[in-house]
Amino acid sequence: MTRRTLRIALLGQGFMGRAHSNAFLQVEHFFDVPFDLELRVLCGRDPERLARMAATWGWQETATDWRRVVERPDIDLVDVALPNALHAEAAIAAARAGKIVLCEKPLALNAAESARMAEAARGVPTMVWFNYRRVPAVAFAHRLIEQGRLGRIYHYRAVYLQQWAMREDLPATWKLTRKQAGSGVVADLASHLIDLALWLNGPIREVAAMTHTFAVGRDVEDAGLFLARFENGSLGSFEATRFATGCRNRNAFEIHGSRGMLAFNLEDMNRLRFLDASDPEDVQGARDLLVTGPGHPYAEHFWKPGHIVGYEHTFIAALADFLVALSRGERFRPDFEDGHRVQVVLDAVERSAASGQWVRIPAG
Ligand code: SOE
Repeated sequence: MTRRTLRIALLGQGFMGRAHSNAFLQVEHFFDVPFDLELRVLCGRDPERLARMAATWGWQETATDWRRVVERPDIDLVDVALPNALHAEAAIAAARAGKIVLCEKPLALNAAESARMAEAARGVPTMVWFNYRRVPAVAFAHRLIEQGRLGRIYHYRAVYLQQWAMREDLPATWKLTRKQAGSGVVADLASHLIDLALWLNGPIREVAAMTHTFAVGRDVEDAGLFLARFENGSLGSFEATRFATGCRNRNAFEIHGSRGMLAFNLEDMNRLRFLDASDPEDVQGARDLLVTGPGHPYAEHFWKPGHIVGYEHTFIAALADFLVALSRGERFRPDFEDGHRVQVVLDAVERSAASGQWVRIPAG
């Protein structure tokens, strides 16, 4: 049977551009991918760096005008890894040109924008790169929850802690500029926490938030904390900060239910701690599971049991799941609708922080 070729245009030459390039290159090494992928065009603003990056990651061509690229008839899939402020315009243009559209998180600057994006992309397959859903240990946590191993959920606690913005003299790159990023740590890191929470624990009903900027004169918030009530009756607490001395990329959650407890920390990403409350009390304690197989999510695709995976595998697995869903004509999650639901919660967090009031989340 002849396989369809997907000709890819990647918009973006930063950190995520590299992570996505690696996924496009590696996915067929680990998964039985139903398409041939052609890395056709890499698009960005800096021609010199672009040429080097294209040579490193195997892109056939480079371009500096994304508007032309998304219209090109020899492109099937457009991947948007530009600063947040450009997501909507680029993704909507690509969707209107009939392309398959992938987009970095957060999907947009705000929920009004993400609603327009989801609407424009209704007729085309989409994906948002919330890659942490595809950490094998996180996918396994999802499986255990679905199996009822935690019972009724009481508490959902999540933190995303970084420290890179503590230097006050940092240049105002796009992530530190409200107009370009939408918000600071809330858009960048709380978006990951919310996506995981919605996936693992269901819809959020209301939030009460506070945000704070430690760096004098900085345009975006450095820290954002909020409480949440979930539709399932559980209580959530969330903390995202770029001022967490000692933490470079700690994305962690703990979930307590009537039948058990789960704890995950990206800094030790191959492990999931699981306590089964039905164990006899005298031997009850969290099991430190090494989620690398046998029988764990993605285990048969990566290395042998006990041989750990890394950050890059989360992008590879997300892309693989997307391509399989695409070949079967099935809906992939998280798609633009899911990205929009995250954005609705982000908006509520911002409104609550500004007003000092609880804010209800409109039902999706
Ligand atoms: C920010 O430092 C960042 O690169 C985020 O933008 C990513 O989404 C996160 O996964 C790692 O940290």
